[in-house]
Amino acid sequence: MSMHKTAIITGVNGQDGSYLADLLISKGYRVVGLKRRTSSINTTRVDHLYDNPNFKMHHYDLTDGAAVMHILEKYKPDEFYNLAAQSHVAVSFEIPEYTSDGIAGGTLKILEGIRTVTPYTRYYQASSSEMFGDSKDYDPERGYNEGSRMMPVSPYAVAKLHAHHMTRVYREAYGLHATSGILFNHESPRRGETFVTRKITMAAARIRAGLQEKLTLGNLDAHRDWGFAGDYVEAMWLMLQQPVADDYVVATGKTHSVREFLEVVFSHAGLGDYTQYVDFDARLLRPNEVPYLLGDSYKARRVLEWEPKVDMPALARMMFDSDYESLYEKLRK
Ligand code: NAP
Ligand code: G4F
Repeated sequence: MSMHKTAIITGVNGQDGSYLADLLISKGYRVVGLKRRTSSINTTRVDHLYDNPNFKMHHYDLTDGAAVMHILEKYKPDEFYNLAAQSHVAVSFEIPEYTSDGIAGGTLKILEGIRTVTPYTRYYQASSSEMFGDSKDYDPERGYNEGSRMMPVSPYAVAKLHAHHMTRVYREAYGLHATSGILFNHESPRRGETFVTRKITMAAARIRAGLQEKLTLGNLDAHRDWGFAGDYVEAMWLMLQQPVADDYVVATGKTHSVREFLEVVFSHAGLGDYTQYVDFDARLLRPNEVPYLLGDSYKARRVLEWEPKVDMPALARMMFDSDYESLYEKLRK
């Protein structure tokens, strides 16, 4: 019998999936990463694990219930991290049905699979601070916590709330070790290029290198509680090590506007006043917006003994430095 624990990660080639795979491999796990089939290769975030004997990849799609059953039967995982999603909030207004089928329907397929095939498997659901929407049910000093009212304002967030409650229902009704991490925005040099932080750091790097003049953005007044993805995957793992499953908010406890993020990046890049470079485009506004997010992760800090190590300014600098360095490397070749 293998001494290794086995973990399955859906969305392994995404930002969080790749950091989590690195973390679990470093802890001696056997990791089975699931990715959907795409016509172009998009595995750069996990390419460094390709030859690792403890890492395997399989094709899978959130909409494929039979595939989940086969994978559970084959690997009998100790832990299952469901990170796959159409994760872009603005895009969810354009393709609401697909977003919802994957997030809501896909989560239910996995929970049903675990209930019927491997009920001992510990399950992690990637819930989101976006579920709070604009409910304003928070202490202004501390922010949203696990008990705050959720009032989602996007198709993405409604689908995440469905999956969030379904995870709780399977925990309570069937005794599954099923946990939701309500994660606030987390970013990194591996962040998808269409999210606002990465869009800003990549553009600033190109402007600094003289390759681009302007950056086009939407709402600069939105506030987000931004943390570092590398810190947040540790919280995911800690949640599944607890004897009893529960839900946890994971956040830094500090919120900043998109404008403040721009200020840090452009000043660090040595470019000065960001307003010289930023154009507004109304097409980047959303039909509904979440104006303000601040998270209270007191419970995660107390129970999981987790804490974030990187604040927003350090994160912004880390992301710019990484983008500038890889651009410089490319230009040198
Ligand atoms: P990400 O970089 O967008 O990764 C999402 C992953 O899901 C990608 O590997 C993507 O594959 C895959 N995927 C998309 N649709 C799929 C489908 N139909 N079937 C199978 N796989 C599919 O997202 P992330 O930032 O790592 O976030 C991980 C999870 O946490 C997501 O569920 C997200 O909604 C949630 N979340 C994220 C944050 C955050 O701030 N990052 C905060 C709260 C919650 P492709 O590469 O082929 O698109
Ligand atoms: O970077 P964003 O697209 O992230 P958003 O919408 O907060 O969603 C992210 O965090 C959620 C957790 O709260 C996750 F569940 C979700 O999967 C995703 O990872 O946008 C942040 C803010 C928004 O208010 C948006 O309106 O930036 C504003 N923004 C302004 N201009 C822009 C842009 N966002 C994007 N993506 N692109 C822009 O040009």
